[in-house]
Amino acid sequence: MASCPVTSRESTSAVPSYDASDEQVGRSLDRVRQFIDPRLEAAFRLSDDAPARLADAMRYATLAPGKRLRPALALWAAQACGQPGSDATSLWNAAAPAAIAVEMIHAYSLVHDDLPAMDDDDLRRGRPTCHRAYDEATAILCGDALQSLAFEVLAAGMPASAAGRACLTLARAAGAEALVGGQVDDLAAERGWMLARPTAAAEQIAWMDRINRRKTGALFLAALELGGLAAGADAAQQAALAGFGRAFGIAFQIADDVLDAEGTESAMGKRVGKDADRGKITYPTVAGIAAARERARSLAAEAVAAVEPLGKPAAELAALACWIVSRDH
Ligand code: GRG
Repeated sequence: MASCPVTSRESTSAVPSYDASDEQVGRSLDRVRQFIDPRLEAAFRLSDDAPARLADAMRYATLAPGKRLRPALALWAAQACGQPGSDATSLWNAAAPAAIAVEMIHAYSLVHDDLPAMDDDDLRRGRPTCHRAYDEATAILCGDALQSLAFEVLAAGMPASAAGRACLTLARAAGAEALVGGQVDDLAAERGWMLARPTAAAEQIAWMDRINRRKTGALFLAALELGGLAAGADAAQQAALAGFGRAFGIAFQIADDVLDAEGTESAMGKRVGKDADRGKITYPTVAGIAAARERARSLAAEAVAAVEPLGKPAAELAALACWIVSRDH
């Protein structure tokens, strides 16, 4: 069994053994997809008042073959925080509305990010981007409707006692202080909106970390917190998930930037090499590929350590943290 490649230290982990190989993590993510995709489909059964073109675009963008990392985090967080006697199936069912809602927010952000006014991309998840397959107006409205539907699914699907907190968590993660704010700051550097672009390497790294924590990390963190909430996690369990999520988010983005620099379009299912073309500040462009890989691995090890107190039910989370920094797609 391949163990986590991020650390060479002798494991004293309470997450006894986990396999972070492509095959094993691939199988685990397949199980998530098989569970969540039919539920996502069902969430798109809208009445005739939702125009067919809009509903089609929403399905097209969301059900496209993505990795479903955010649903996986929600379901695996719930699984890692189950109360004694609770079985995995009921924990996944409890966390399903959270898993669906975060994937809808993610899909909306990708649709809007691909628009000509933002990244101007033609390829996403191996297919034409939403505005290429439909048109720009439909893609904008598709993103808007996905965002509303995410909150509807969460409010209707979580138990009444947890729905308010769940919507607050997701709203904060998707809003001006997180996803959207991170996106604005990311654009600021290349669009000349900044009063002073950071120049020293340490300042540039702090600037990137702050963007990545909001643009990428906040939604991962929300997925984990919502999964924990669905399972009735206590404060210590939520703290373990948050520690995992903070490190995971930055590790994921650095690994994604390395793949942008080194990956291939066919493996990634999207355009690569964009960051260098635009003179963008990323960890690899500031610190170099080797240092970027090293930082990603050390953050993944930090994520694994954070969920050690949750024991064996957190094995999938630990394996995913290791896998995201060694993947090629
Ligand atoms: C437009 C509000 C708004 C935000 C956009 C998500 C985002 C912010 C931009 C997309 C481009 C990008 C580099 C985002 C960072 C997060 C990221 C790498 C998203 C891709 O996530 P994966 O790899 O995608 O989980 P799949 O397709 O597998 O779900």
